[in-house]
Amino acid sequence: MAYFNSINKIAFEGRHSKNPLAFKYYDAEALVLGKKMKDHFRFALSYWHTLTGGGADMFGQATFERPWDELDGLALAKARASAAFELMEKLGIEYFCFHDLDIAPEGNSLKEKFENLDAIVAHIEALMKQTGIKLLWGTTNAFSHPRFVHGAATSCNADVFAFAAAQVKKAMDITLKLGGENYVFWGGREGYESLLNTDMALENDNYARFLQMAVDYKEKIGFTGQLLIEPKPKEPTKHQYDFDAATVLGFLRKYNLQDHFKLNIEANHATLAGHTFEHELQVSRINNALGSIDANQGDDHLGWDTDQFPTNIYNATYCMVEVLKNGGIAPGGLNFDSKLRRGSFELEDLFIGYISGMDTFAKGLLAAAALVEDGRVDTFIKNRYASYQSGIGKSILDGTVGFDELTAYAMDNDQIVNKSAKQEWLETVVNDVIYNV
Ligand code: XUL
Ligand code: CO
Repeated sequence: MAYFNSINKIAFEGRHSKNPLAFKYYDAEALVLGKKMKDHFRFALSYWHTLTGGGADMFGQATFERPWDELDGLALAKARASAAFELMEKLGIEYFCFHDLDIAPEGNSLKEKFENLDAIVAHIEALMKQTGIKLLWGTTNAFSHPRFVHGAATSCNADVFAFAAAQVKKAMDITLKLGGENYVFWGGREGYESLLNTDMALENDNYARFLQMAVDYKEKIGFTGQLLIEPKPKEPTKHQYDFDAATVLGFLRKYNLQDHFKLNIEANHATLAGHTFEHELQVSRINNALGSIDANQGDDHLGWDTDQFPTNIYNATYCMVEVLKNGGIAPGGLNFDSKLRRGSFELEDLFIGYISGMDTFAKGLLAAAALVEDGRVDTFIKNRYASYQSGIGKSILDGTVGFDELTAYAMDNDQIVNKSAKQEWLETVVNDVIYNV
């Protein structure tokens, strides 16, 4: 069954094209720094926003025109899978990501849930074979159903912990079966509302116990993909335990899990944490923990996770600088954890949303490559720290001096001369590069 009959495969038409259903910057096979554009990104479609989201908000029902929504049960799940693969093929997106709940109906028992999953996974596997499209990551929805009202791994109710474990086990099995390259943990309701009813120490320990079980299970089944944690500071709970990259790294180190997890950094989550996207990416990168990326953007005037398709070229540029400096993002990728606005309800808006995101990142990649090649920013940063390349700075780095030696040095060198940080000039360099690619 085809759903997007009036739309052909999206072509690259170049920057002067006015065709809304064409790429202006994203040229999949074009080489940038010796590597195909598509391989820099490893773009992925998010199943939840794209196939199951209907545009409902707390004031109004779903608005999206989705012909497959006339069906229900497994027939609906299969139709959504067909629509997903048609969309990916036409957009030239080679990966997808899903939660267990996105692909199959919940059923009335855990057993039924698993049976539904098995039925639909066989269908998805066939579509993957047919199209060559791959699974970037799988994950579990352990936050929507009312049983997760108090969390999953951090619930006060041990039965919920067990249920969530069963769900993750199944989702990891499916991810392995479908050749998934990563498995993501986003702490859906792993957090709290009030300390008046919360044992934070036990919840933290239990979360770590849960993650250790996932590590053990991964080894048991021979899943060689990457495990990822996706930080987010708030929403749905007021205090999410995985607040930001630095918090998650500290948590992993406390529980000796740091060798088993990398991070999946989402742009809008960085915004909610009061950070820039590039801050979160760089914290991850310099700690050897940049695993994958959820691409989207928030709204400067709203304090929640609006998950918009990314259109901000500066953010995409800084993101791609981090990816380049990371030596690429594989085995992770760039998953569009992005959804259409409620008013963009026509079927073709799905294409337009993805095209805008892919073009934004293509432009960002070109600018990032030009910025690195231009060298003015990197050279400036290097020179800014030149005092550590010789003399007393080198001794500090070599670890050959302590407070006594430094005090003796400072006594003779107490007339400090600093240099300007030149932020405004550096910002014009970035503008210069972006305007010229
Ligand atoms: C929620 C979010 C999730 C994760 C996967 O804000 O980003 O969709 O990416 O569970
Ligand atoms: Co996300």
